[in-house]
Amino acid sequence: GHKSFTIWFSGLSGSGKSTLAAALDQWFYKRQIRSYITDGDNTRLHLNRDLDFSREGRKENIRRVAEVARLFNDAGVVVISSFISPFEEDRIAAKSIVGSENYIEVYIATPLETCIQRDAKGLYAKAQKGEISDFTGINSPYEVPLSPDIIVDTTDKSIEESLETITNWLLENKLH
Ligand code: GGZ
Repeated sequence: GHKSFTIWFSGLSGSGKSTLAAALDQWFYKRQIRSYITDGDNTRLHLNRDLDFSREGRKENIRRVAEVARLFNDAGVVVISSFISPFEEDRIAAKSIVGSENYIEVYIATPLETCIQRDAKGLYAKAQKGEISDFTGINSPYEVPLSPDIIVDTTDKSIEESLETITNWLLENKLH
């Protein structure tokens, strides 16, 4: 058996968080482990609709989604939390809310140049033209995680390869 836990992805926009979160969700499903993804798409539109991308907005965003992760874990569901979460201070707060023994930090370390080259949503181009303020990596900082459990750079890797880095860690450390 296993205890529920939260897999906390941190990384730039376009680093591959959502893609890997979806792949990991499928992986859990195949193993009959209940999991749920929380990300900007399903929280910033509703629960956190009052929050912006200022320093304070992001801090409160991360605090609330960490509380949500704690509730899901209490209910027996593995949480895959996929937020840029650019500030070390906020990630430390999230770890303390979720409980350090239940918190697994995955740094999606895909460099900014790769994310800008991908620019799947055209957001970097807009930010570079000054059309988006406080955009992470352009005019808002991303603090590299100081003590992640897992590091994945998706630049020259397949989804399967990146996923395996995470699942191998889980099989060795959490799911035995
Ligand atoms: C960063 C922004 C911004 C700004 C809108 N800065 O790639 P996306 O589009 O789909 O995902 C990004 C998402 C980031 O929200 P988070 O809740 O993960 O951020 S944080 O953890 O820092 O609170 C991006 C979009 O929202 N987006 N404006 N200014 N990302």
